[in-house]
Amino acid sequence: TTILLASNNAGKVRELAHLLADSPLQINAQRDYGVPEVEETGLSFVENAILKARHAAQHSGLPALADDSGLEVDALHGAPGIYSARYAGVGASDAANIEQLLADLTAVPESERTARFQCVLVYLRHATDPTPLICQGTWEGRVLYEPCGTNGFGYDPIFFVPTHGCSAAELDPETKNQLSHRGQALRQLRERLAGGLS
Ligand code: ITT
Repeated sequence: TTILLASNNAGKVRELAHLLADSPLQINAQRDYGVPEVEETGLSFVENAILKARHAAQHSGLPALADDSGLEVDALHGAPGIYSARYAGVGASDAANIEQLLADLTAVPESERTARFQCVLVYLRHATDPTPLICQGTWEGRVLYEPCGTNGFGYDPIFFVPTHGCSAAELDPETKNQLSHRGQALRQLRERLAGGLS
């Protein structure tokens, strides 16, 4: 099956492509289909992932997979959450978002810097699919005081992974995929698709 990956985030696309490399799904990038940006007006990861998948399926005529994800920080009552990509403003760079988050947490002690990545994947067989496949993953950690490591993307350099004693950006890509919110959600999706739901 050829599907469209409904994301313009190079980091996500790289991880999802790697997680699907040995699957029968052939993934195409939405930029090759001229899919315009869709406004993420939802109030939840699930709503935004559905919006993106539906939009991509509509424009391409292909089944579509969308990822909506973000970092929830307990000391900020769950922010940036669904606004993670634009925490420092629309179009902000990863570096600017990190800087903003570190500034907001300067006075917060280590024990109160708990956070988690959330990922919701939505797979639509076609634009009006009434039963979308929805899979979710969560990855627990803590926000560091300064960036560490150069792998990954987004908030990885300031996300401390307690089980491995380093930041997510210090993990090699395979290890990150084994542990991450996205890896968990995608493995779930693969099982459900293999179970005949496609
Ligand atoms: P698309 O909508 O085109 O997929 P986006 O970057 O706008 O790209 P989101 O709205 O889902 O996607 O925002 C997710 C943000 O959460 C992303 O930009 C990162 O800053 C952060 N994020 C998600 N997963 C992450 C990960 O594995 N590591 C680090 N940061 C992550």
